[in-house]
Amino acid sequence: MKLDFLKELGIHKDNSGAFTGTWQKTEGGALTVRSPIDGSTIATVQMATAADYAAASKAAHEAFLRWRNLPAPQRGEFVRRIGNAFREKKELLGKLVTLEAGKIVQEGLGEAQECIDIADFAVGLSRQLYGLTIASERPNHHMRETWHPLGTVGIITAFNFPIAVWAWNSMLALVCGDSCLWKPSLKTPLCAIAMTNIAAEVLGKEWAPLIACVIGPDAAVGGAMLDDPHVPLVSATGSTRMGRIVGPRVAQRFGRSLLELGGNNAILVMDDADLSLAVRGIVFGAVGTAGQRCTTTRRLLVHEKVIDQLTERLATAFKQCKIGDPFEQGTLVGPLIDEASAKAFDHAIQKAKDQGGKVVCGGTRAKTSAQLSGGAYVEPAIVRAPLGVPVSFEETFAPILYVMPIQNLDQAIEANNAVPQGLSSSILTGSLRAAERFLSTSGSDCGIANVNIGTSGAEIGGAFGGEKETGGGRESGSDSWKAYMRRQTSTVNYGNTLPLAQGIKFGDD
Ligand code: UN1
Repeated sequence: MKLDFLKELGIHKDNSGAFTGTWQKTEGGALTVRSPIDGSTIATVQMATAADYAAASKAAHEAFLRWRNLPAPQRGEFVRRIGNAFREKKELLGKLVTLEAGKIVQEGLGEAQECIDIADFAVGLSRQLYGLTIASERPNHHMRETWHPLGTVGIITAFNFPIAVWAWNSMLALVCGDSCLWKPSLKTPLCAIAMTNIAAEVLGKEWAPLIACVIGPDAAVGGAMLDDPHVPLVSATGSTRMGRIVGPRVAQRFGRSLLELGGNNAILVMDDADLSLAVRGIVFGAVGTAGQRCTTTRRLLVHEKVIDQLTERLATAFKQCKIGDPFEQGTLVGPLIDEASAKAFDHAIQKAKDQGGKVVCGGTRAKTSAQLSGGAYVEPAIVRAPLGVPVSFEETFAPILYVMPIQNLDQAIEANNAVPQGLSSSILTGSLRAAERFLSTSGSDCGIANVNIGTSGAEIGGAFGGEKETGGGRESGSDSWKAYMRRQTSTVNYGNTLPLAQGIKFGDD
C-alpha cells in the first residue's frame, strides 16, 4: 500500500509519537497500527503512560487558565484557521480515514467534511455564547445567567469516526474556552496524530497543549482521565459496556460525562411509503460504513402489506453492493475493523438463525482478492425474523439488517421503542398523520427521529445523541455547547436597600 501521503499529515513511518502536541516524548509501549483493508502494518506508535498523561493534563490545565481569558471571538478566530487547515487537507484526511478505519473514499471524505462543518459552526458560535436576563422579584435588582469556560474536556473516541467525533467535541470546547485531552481508539491512532498535528500547527507552541492527544492503554491512560480532577467533563463515544464504566466512575468524583453509546436503530416502513426512496435510504443506512456507525439501520419494521416486495428489492440492492478495497472506485462496502468484528457478525447470524430468523441474503464472509485476505470482509445480511426476536435487541457492529413485520403504526412505534438503546429512528411514509404521530410525545423515544430519510448521516447542525442505553449525551450542533461550559446565575442590586427574596423580613429594616 502506498503510504507516502502520510508525510503530508506530519506522520512519519518511524514515528516515535504518542503525540501530546509536538512538545513531549512519551514512555509507553509500542502500538502496531494495521490497516483493516489488508491487515498490513502501516506504522508503529509509541504510546503514553499514566505519567505522560499526567504531564499532558497539567499542561492542558495551565493552557486553559490562560485561554479562558481570551475573548470568545478571538478563540473563534483560531478555530476558523483550524477549520481552514482541515479544508486544505480534506483529501488527505479522507484518505487516512480510509486507510486506518477502512471507510470507502466517499465516506472518508464525508467524515473530513464533518470536521470542516463543525469548525465553521463553532466559529459562528464564538459570537453567540448567549446567556439570559431574568426579571427579578426585587426592586432595583436584575438577574442574569452567563456561561463560563469549564476546564479541560476529556474526549474518548471510537474507531468508526476517528476524526469527526473529536472535532465535534474539540472545536466546540475551544470556542467555549476549554482545553481538550483526547484519548483516541487504539485502532486509529494515526488519525488522531494527524488531526492533533493540524490543530497544533495552527495554534502554535503557546496554545498547542490545548488540544493534546494521549494515545495509550484504556486502563492506564483512559483510567487516569476518568479519575482526573482537572477534567470536569468526559465526553465518551463507544459501547454501552464502556459507558457503564465511564459514567459511574466520573460521577464518583462529581465530574460530568457526555455519553454517546450504542444504537439499535429502526426504520419503520409504512404501506404508503415510496419504496424506491426506501430502498436507497435503507441500503445506505444498513450497509454504509459496513454497518459500523452508531446510527446504522439495524432493524426494519415493515408493514406486512409491503414486506415481501420490499425485502426482495432490498436483497437485489444488497447483492449489487460491491464489497472490497475501500480505495477502489465503486466499492460500497469496505472491511470490518478487525477479525473480532467479523466473528461477532458470524455469531449474530448464527444466533438469528437459531432464533427462527431466515437469512435472505449475505451473512457470510465475502470472497475477496488474495491481496485483501488479511482484512475482515463480510457480505451484508438481510435476516427475515419474527417481531421481537431476541437477537434484534442487541447491537452488533456489523452490517446485519433484521426485517420484521408490523401490522400498524402503533405496533411499529412500540417495537421501535422496545429495545434498550435510543439513538436514531425513522419513518418512511406518505402520511402526514403517521409522520407527526411518530415524532409526537408518544412516538419514537429516540434522540433522533427522521421522516423519509434513513437513520444515519446526521448533519452537524442538530444536537446529536440518544436516550436510554445510548447514554443521554448531546454533542455537535444546536445548544450542545452548553455541556462544555459552566452556568452562573447572578443577582445584582443597584439600589440602596437590601430587600430579601420571598419577602422575608430579617431583623429590623
Ligand atoms: C457515530 O457513528 O459514532 O449521523 C457517529 C451519522 C454521523 C455520525 C455518526 N454523522 O451517521
